[in-house]
Amino acid sequence: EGNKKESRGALIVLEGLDRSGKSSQCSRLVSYLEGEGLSAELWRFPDRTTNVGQMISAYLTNASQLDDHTIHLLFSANRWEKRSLMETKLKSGTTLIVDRYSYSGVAFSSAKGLDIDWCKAPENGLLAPDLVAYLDISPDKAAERGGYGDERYEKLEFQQKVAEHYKVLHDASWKSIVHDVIDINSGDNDDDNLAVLAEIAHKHDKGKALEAVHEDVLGKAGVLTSARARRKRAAASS
Ligand code: NYM
Ligand code: MG
Repeated sequence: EGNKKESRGALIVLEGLDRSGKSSQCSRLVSYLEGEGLSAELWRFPDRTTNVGQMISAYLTNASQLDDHTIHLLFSANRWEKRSLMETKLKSGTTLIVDRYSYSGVAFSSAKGLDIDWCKAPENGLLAPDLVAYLDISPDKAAERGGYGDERYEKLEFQQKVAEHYKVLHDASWKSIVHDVIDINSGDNDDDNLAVLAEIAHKHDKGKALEAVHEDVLGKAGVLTSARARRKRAAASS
């Protein structure tokens, strides 16, 4: 082996309710990283372009009905079918900014009443994110932002349940590794959030081995803070 160190990309996931602002934060982050001369791609789940993705899309648009377990497994299968391409990209040095991943899978399905451990199981073996950022917006606030579309799940009452289940994941698994949460309600501006995301994106590549998601994987990734919350904490501890 030479001393040439392979530099891999970072796997960064943004999570949150519908209308929490994930998609725009994701594209801002990708543009920023590209502007820095880094290789970065925007990915999203569900990826509706595949055969599985089309089944998911039909379900979400109410063009088809599926048993809750069945659609849960399709969402997971949709991540599995992309796993090897994700791995290839990461190994070749491309950072992936991913709009929803396993946490959406578990939060949305368990919010319907499915057993949370059953929901987590099919995620085992997917690639573990280096970072999961949860965009913390209240369901009411999210609903006010231009309103929801016609898709299944885009109802205030259900989003409230989803928020509770994200919180269960957060408390049960994320806690030990949590730095903080991006709170886009608190008046933190988007530029602060972008700056923190960008910093993390820079930090989380460079030779670190890719890990597989396993049983407690949903606790492996960090949730990051807004720049403002971090500054506040730093000030408090000094
Ligand atoms: N969703 C998304 C799930 O229920 N499980 C999953 O695993 C994933 C990735 O699909 N309301 C839900 C969350 C959304 C919906 O996603 C469509 P988007 O980001 O709105 O296209
Ligand atoms: Mg949506």
